[in-house]
Amino acid sequence: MKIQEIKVFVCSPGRNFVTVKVITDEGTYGLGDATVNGREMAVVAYLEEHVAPCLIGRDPQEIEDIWQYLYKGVYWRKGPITMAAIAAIDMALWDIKGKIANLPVYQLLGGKSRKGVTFYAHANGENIDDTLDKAQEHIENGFKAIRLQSAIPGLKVTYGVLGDKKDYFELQGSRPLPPEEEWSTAKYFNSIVELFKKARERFGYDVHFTHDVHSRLTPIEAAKLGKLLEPYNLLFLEDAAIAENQDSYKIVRHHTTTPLAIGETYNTIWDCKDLIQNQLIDYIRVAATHAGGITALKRITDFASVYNVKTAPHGAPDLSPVCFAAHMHLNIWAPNFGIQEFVGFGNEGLNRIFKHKFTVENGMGMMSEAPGLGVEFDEAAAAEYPYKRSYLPVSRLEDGTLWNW
Ligand code: CS2
Ligand code: MG
Repeated sequence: MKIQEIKVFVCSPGRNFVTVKVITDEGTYGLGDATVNGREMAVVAYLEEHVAPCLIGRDPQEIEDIWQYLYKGVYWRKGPITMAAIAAIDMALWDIKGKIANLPVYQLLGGKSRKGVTFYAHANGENIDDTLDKAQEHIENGFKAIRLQSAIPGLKVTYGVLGDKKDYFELQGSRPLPPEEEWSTAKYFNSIVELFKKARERFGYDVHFTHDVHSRLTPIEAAKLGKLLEPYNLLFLEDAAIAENQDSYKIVRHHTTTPLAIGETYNTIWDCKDLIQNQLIDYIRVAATHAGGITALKRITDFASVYNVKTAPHGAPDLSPVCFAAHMHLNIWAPNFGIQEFVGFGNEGLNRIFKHKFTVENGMGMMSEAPGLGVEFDEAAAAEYPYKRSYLPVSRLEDGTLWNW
């Protein structure tokens, strides 16, 4: 069996998605997600110009060697663009292997470790009561875990809360250029503890809550937040501080027992090696698309299990259903799976383009027995939603200083 053709598609049903299709000479094909939000065309160029030509004629069954070839074989290792390209090829090859074996990918990984995949849903509100009303809806729909985010009083735009805008395209207007958001750590501290206090008063302690700080705090501020939130028993605090300097998480860890989660922007095992090995975190949030695919995530998952770190893969709407499928197969297998972020199965356009067979039952994702990843991609429908340039916002302090996003 040989790889005959590699096609790269960019479509935009509300968000841009880069999808890779690896086609074999025997007619089987596999799908991969290579979406890097705001950098889509850079991955397309890397895939088309530098990756695809090297793989034509190769045996698609040699997943490991192809992974090593694309990672070790190049002089410029790592980085989000390279790793997303590797990830998409890797997912497509696992998809092909599953289809050849007529088995879902999770069976190739070692089979099921659980009956379903526990999700956490998002409750993003304009104020605390609005956030809690949204949380209530999720609880009524059977979710056992919810991420709570609320607009910060006194700030014009808060991360994760779109206000009257329906999506990020609308937030950017017709220019499009990066929208700007304001940040004030002092204002954030004035309202954040109240959110969890009221949440526990209203819902008790049976439901799990998480919160995403989106890297806005310094390590010592993150430590303080973790400490203040201890009485409210969070499942985890996400991206409490940036950990480019992985050592800095020692400061957070040594001051609080609130569990810590990080990793959605990480691209390799090296980005989280020290955090995991020094047991500075509790959940690793790497995404298959951004950290080298199923092959790489399996390796990170096994490494994490040695140090009691669980997986909680990134599940934002800018990861395509193909990446979500890759996560589902890893999640149902991983002995140290923690929880999967879940924002719903998208809008009508997305569902026309990507067809999957997952169902949600009581806040859990249930797998189908479809071979491979179990996702179909409708090329004609994708062509109806062409690429639109788009940026994530930037964050500034109230005096204009550029801040972490
Ligand atoms: C967020 C993301 O889901 C999350 O945890 O941090 O929404 C993130 O902002 C986007 O994926 C950025 O591309
Ligand atoms: Mg996040």
